[in-house]
Amino acid sequence: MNRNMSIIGVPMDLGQSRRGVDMGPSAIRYAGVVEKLERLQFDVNDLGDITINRPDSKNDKQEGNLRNLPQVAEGNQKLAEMVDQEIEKDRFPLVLGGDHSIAIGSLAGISKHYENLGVIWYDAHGDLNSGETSPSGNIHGMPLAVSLGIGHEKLTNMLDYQPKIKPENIVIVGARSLDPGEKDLIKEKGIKVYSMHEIDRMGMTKVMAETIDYLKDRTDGVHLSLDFDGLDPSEAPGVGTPVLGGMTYRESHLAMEMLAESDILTSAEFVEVNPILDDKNKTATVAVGLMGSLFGEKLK
Ligand code: HAR
Ligand code: MN
Ligand code: MN
Ligand code: MN
Repeated sequence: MNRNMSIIGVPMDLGQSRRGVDMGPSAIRYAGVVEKLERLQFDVNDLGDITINRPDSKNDKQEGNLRNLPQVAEGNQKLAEMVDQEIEKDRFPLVLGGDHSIAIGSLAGISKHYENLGVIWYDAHGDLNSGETSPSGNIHGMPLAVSLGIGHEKLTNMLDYQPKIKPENIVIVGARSLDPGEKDLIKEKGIKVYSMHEIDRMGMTKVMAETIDYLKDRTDGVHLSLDFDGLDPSEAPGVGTPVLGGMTYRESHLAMEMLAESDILTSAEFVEVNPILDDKNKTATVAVGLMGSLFGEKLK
């Protein structure tokens, strides 16, 4: 793995409706991410947080079913450019959210550099909605569809190319809350999904072994997009859209350790940590624990 790492904080909360997730990057830093990575012998450059401009409530008219579209697009554009620059400098981008809409910018900046970028979407949700199918109008439920080229042009065409990823290069892990339009898209595009059902039946070991095997052969880089609501809310309570019956802390550690062993990862993002909804920074602490495993920490 690339030992030169750049951390980019994205205090974005405009892709959903609850304040507090904009403080996610601070909470994860407070939990010791930089210290952890330095102990693991990474050269860490923490670039701080991107500035996210908030909507002007007087002129705030909503475009289609896309809440805060101009601001979400603007923030993601900045992120995309920054991520692109860091990869250009041969550094591993580690993006800290913020809500999951920031995957739009991450993937725009990353995928420029790959012919076949693989994506592991570790999440309770599919994030495969568009303005037409979304029940909420929240853009954090749309980034995977956007990256496939489905959705508003302002989002899909970021950095002037699309699509960012191919459906066959995606693996969703942990899904347990999919909207009807998302289920249709999964079928139509043949997207690989390990839902909680498969995790229960096969166990995380087999799920991750198959995921890694599948992506290793067909991709030239792999991005991990980890949404903390993928974990069970009992262990990661600080999220805006918790869904019961999620992956445990131990299962998630195992998944991260197997990814570390496989050495296929070329970028990562950790999103949806909301310290206001959390229990004594538990979720950010879980985040730093999982990053330890992902970046090579060993128990013995
Ligand atoms: N699918 C629902 C929607 O589109 C809920 C999305 C929930 N949020 C996330 N994304 N955190 O993973 O509104
Ligand atoms: Mn470039
Ligand atoms: Mn998500
Ligand atoms: Mn989610």
